[in-house]
Amino acid sequence: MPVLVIGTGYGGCVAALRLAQAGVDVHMVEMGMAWDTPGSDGKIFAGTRTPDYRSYWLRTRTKQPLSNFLGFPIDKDVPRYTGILDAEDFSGITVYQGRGVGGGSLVNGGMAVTPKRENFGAVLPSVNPDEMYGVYYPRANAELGVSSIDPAWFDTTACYQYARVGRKHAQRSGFPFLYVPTVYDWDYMKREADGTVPKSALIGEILYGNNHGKKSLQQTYLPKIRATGRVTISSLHKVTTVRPASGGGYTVEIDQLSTTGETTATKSVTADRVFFAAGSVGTSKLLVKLKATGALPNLNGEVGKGWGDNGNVMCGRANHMWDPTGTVQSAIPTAGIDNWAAGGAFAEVAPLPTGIETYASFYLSITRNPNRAQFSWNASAGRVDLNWQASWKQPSITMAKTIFDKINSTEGTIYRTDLFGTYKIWGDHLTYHPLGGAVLNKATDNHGRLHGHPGLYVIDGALIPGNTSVNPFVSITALAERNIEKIIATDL
Ligand code: FAE
Repeated sequence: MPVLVIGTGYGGCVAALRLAQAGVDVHMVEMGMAWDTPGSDGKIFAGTRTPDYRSYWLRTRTKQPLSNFLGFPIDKDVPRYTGILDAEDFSGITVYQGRGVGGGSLVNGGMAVTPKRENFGAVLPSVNPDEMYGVYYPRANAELGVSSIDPAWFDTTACYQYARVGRKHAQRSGFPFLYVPTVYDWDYMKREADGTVPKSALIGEILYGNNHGKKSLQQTYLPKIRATGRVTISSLHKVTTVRPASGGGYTVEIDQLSTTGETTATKSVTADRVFFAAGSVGTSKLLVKLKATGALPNLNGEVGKGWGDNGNVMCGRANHMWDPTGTVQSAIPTAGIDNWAAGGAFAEVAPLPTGIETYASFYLSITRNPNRAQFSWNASAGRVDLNWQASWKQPSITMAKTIFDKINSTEGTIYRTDLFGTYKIWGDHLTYHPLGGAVLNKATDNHGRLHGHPGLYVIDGALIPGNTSVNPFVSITALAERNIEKIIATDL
């Protein structure tokens, strides 16, 4: 087979589509499910407020990012199943990732943000910004179906009352407030609000999949991939090993999984070229293991390094009774507070779609956290560890406080302490935005070719050194578009 792609997220879909369009046959291997068949309730995806067997990757209890409400733990038991959201625990951090054909696009918030050009040098220092802002960011935005909310509708709809409260508080403290583009179909959301279509964002769907409205990769790249007729996709198949084949190319070992996570078959295929698109964590774990165990001995010492959390940190604020945030909150955030230049923080005004009035404002901040962790092979345990430490979130908290301490003092309000535990202000135990581990121009050349083993490529978030200054998937897509164009032109 000419090309095998490991993973079906943004990087994997870009690689498969462009290779297939160039006439190359591709096999995509995805450990998660296809997410194309409704469950007994008639829906493909479970609701955010009603997690069930579909919601978590091989867990027997939910691990909700907001673990508590009004101080009470809200996690519950679920059957062990190859569900859509993986809450992967490392020593100092839980890394949330999407599992299934479409990768993170299945579970993410759909915020589709291009970094400000003045910040790009810190995001990808070895990449020419002219080509990114001239060609590849526009290409990625077009393919992903990115668009912005109609400001007049934002100003009047009940479902963004929470974001208007966020705007008022940001502006009264002198912070720039921006609309954030998304991949949600805004016309669909308007019809949800009118009550003429089945609701998705307006009943809080997001974390475990959107049954309507959101343009995930299932609605964008994947139909185009299928239309080429050159791509096969194997779901519930997990790559475990890649090593040079005797006759050239690479032998790839794959476990076929049951929906309870057992290996039901082990397969071995040979491919001329292999693209690692298993996500920052998935790609890093594979490469670190394969280097340490001797399967890919020539990978360089940069493999596993440069991992960051995009500075994610969450918090909530308690508003006054005259500032209700609304009982109906669109699950798709579409506004942010920009204090990046002055304070190192960009805060999304996020929903708390509980269905009841909470008088709370909730935020996910992306901060310029400088800490970078490394993956390493733990031979005795037979697994890859990450040396992130819980205390490394402190710079993120300090940066987020440049926004929220000021807003609290202007408004005379306080932080919520009941969302992440009992008397805990900061959601500093997790990230939604893993980045790095096989950094561009370090573990690979400047287009993602892995050093030491010709024909192996990295084409996902592992290439980006830990921070994008905004939500990452547009940058991951644009970089993949740039790299695959070069690879097709010169390597194939
Ligand atoms: P990813 O999309 O993670 O795809 C990797 C795929 O590889 C997955 O489907 C894996 O199941 C699969 N895989 C892994 N290991 C193997 C293996 N050994 N064999 C076979 N398959 C494997 O990678 N980003 C934004 O820009 N805006 C947002 O609003 C946003 N919200 C988010 C909310 C949540 C809850 C989460 C979890 C993430 C969010 N993100 C958001 C992050 C975004 O989804 C993420 O950066 C991208 O999905 C990463 O894209 P990759 O192509 O690197």
